[in-house]
Amino acid sequence: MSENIFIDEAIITVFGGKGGDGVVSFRREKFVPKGGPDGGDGGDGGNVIIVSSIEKNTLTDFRYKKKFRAENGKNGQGKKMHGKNGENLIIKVPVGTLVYDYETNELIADLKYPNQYVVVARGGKGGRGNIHFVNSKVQAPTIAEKGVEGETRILKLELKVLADVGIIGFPNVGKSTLISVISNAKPKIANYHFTTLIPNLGVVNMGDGNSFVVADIPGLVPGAHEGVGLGDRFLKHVERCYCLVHIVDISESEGRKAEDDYYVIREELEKFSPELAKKLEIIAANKADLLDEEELNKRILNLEKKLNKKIIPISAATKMNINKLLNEVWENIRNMRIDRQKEILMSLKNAPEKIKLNVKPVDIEVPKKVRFEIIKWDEGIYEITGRDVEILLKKYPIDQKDARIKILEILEKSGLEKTLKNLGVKEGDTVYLGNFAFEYME
Ligand SMILES: Nc1nc2c(ncn2[C@@H]2O[C@H](COP(=O)(O)OP(=O)(O)OP(=O)(O)O)[C@@H](O)[C@H]2O)c(=O)[nH]1
Ligand SMILES: [Mg+2]
Repeated sequence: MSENIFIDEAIITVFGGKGGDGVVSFRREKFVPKGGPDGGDGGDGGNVIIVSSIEKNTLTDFRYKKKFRAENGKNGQGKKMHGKNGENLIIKVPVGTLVYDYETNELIADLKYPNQYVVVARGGKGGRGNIHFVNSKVQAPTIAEKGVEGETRILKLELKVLADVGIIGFPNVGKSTLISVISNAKPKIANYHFTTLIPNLGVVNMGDGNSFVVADIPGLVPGAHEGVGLGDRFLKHVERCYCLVHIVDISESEGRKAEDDYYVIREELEKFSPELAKKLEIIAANKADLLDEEELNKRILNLEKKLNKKIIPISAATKMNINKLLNEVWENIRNMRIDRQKEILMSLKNAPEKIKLNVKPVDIEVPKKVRFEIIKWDEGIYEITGRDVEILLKKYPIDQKDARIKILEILEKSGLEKTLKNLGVKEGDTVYLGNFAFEYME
């Protein structure tokens, strides 16, 4: 298998589209000197959506492309024309991808089945055009809202490579040899510990179009759950497997007892992942070729008694009982797989194209009363600032006359005049608001 299969993490940034701006416009008709306002609303920004797809197997798509932007909403236009909404951006990821918020580490979605989807960044709301600002006092409003910025989020994608079967066991017991014999994997095999550093994956062909994926999980040693060896890092590759094949060295070629090895590995497994430890386990006693028949039978019976479990003697070297082992594995996963596929088929009915997203665009709520601060920069020069003020400036373009009036009205209601007076602002002083300078008048 290519090394790509192990790219199981990616960090990407997603941007919801910005809402289009509302527009200030007036009807132009022949012989009508001053038409009414007809500025339309901006469209909403598109959302970024992540969808699990059976077309994808890895996260390699994200190795180079790391920024994903949904389309912005178009600005409104005259003649009450609404700007077009931005298109959603759909990012396809493999089934089995976990989506985390990179900054908070919060799990946003666990995309277990095909066509599950999650909105990861909402678009911003389009601004309203000047037709919305007519009232009894203002017949020709020169004010329209700006579109709101979409959400930005940094995500961590994590793919658990989906193996159907995990091969576990002490180092050097023959895990890689077994996977090389039963599957298309071509792992390194050698007579020392930690030959395998990252999991090998292979496809086992059972004929009749039946196949399953095995993973050889290396590095499980005493203390693995505390970070000794590498094994705990790899167990996630088999967290969703149907069953485990646990290999022991029945020849005890390294002087350790098979039963001790068995318990050590079980303990690590249970400490790292109780969930995984609950899976069905098939025990295979490898290197049977190194013992004569009588000794082998004796040891197998003995081990079966001690563990109180059935054990299949095998030899990855001579292929003894390999088919027996495979049939046993296949028999067990077949039924579980049918159940899982039923679930998958159910979820396929919810193809995202057919689903209407029920997502509200991001909006900025303009407070009725705002909090502000006045900074005195110099004699006669002041600035109005604060978070609420920034929100106001984001919503209403200060270069539009009526927008300016609206902003000042809101500030006025919030006690601007009084605050300025208290600070000793005098007639003719300069007061900045955003990039606009006013001359102060009582
Ligand atoms: N005689 C005999 N030797 C075997 C058998 N299976 C594996 N071996 C040998 O045991 C040694 C270790 O085999 P590997 O398949 O590399 O073992 P592993 O469990 O993958 O080891 P690590 O990757 O280090 O965890 C190699 O020298 C193999 O040739 C077997 O059935 N019989
Ligand atoms: Mg190995």
